[in-house]
Amino acid sequence: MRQDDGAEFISASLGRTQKGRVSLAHYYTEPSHTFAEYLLVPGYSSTECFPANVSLRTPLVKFHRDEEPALTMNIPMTSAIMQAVSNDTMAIALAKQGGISFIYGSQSIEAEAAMVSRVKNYKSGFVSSDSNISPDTTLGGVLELLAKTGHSTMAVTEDGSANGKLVGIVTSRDYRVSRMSLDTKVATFMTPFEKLIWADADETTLTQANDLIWERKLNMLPLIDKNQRLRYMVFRKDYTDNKENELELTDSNKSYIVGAGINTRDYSERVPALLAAGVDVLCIDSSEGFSEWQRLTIQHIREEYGDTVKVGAGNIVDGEGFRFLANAGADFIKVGIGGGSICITRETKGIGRGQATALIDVCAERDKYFKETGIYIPICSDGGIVYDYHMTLALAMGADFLMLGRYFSRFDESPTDRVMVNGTYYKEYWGEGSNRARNWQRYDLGGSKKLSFEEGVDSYVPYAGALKDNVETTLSKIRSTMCNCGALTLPEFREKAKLTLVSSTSIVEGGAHDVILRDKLGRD
Ligand code: RVP
Repeated sequence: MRQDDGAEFISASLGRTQKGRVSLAHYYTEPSHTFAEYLLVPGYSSTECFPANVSLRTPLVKFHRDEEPALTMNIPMTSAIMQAVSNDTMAIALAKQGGISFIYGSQSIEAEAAMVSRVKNYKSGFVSSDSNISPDTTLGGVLELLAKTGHSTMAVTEDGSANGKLVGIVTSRDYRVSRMSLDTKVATFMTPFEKLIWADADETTLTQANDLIWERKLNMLPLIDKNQRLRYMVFRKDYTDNKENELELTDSNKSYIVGAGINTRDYSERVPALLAAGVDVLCIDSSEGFSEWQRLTIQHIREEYGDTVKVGAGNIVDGEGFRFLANAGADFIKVGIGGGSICITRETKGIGRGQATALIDVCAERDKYFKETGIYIPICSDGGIVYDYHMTLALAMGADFLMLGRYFSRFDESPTDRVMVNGTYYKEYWGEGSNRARNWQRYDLGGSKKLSFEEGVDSYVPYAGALKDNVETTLSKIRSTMCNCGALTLPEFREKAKLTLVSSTSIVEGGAHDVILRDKLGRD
């Protein structure tokens, strides 16, 4: 919070206020810290404290102390409102694990609403084809697509589109790269439609599809409509996945919960389109949220829809910013300026605050507000998570949930291309403030409709495989640390957590040190 000592100063050489006193800038007395500068000190754990007993359930939107929140998540993770992170594929994968994606808003209203609609209409286990080829595609083209998506089963449609007339299937068993020319056309080596086992898209349930897969020993079953157009594919490998997602986050119609980003400019058109597509929660996406534009956006939503439409706001980095957005009516508030991995706002504009300090400050204000009003406003810590343990620290510091960009961008489900450099796979990841994204609305202060300078970079991140595997590992680390602190729920964790700042020398002590790692000596 603000420290007022030293804020007033008398000096003839500085500009005077009306009262003859000179006002100087406000100085926070504490330096601002990042997550990497903190550690948790374990507390007593009882025999009940084991990971399987831990619940990571958390509120997404504000609620009164006597009521239940209208929306909760089963895990405290959301994916960032970014072109390189949150599309419909990501949203479905994350909701299956119990979290929520916010579909990026830096695209046309129609395109964003279409993504939301695909999530809401998705039937678990029925996959829309994302690797599409036509009979004229060459073997070279097949290999290129395989490298890009990692998916070896490709539907061959007449026009090469996801929902075109199905004419065959190609899998890695249909070709031998060493014996065939890369110019060979798919038509000559695909398994043609006449030899495929398929099912009717309108009349087949997931159970029936899975039964057929098992009976006929298939790896994939295509589902087509009356005109032989491809609608979905059901994969054998998804069978276990479809049965195992205990934490998946669905609405009363069994559709996955999904969020979407909006901006402070075109909300009067964008919001109704997203609502018509079935969106569950909105978030104003802005690099700096302590602004009249955010208040006006929330005011418009309240006037049009009352409290039924849930909208988060941000980003802010201190208690004052929190109060402003709380009073404006935000359903949740996002914390973080300049800490994102692709973000250069601090270098470019000199604004921001260390993510840990910002979060601690805002969470203290959230708790104060709760005591005063009985209204609890969830806090989202957005950006700057590097290691899994940073998530645990953020939750201990009071975040109700996290927003992650880089983390999710590394997975199969992110919308970007996977590329190979020197034998290693990477995924593309770029900031919303980069020239590539051109998301001027996120940075707009009411001026010209363009990005005047970049606040983000265009980059690569190491490819990390499937979202499910990574999220499961991350969550098991969080649950384990919570047990070390004697906590089985997130509110209990916050209450019991003991945090310590670490010196730079003790950070060195925290990694492997004073040993020579085996691989450095070239031994296994
Ligand atoms: P990270 O998870 O560290 O990659 O950070 C992601 C966050 O960074 C986003 O949720 C957003 O708040 C912020 N961001 C997105 N684009 C940019 C930029 O171009 N500066 N910053």
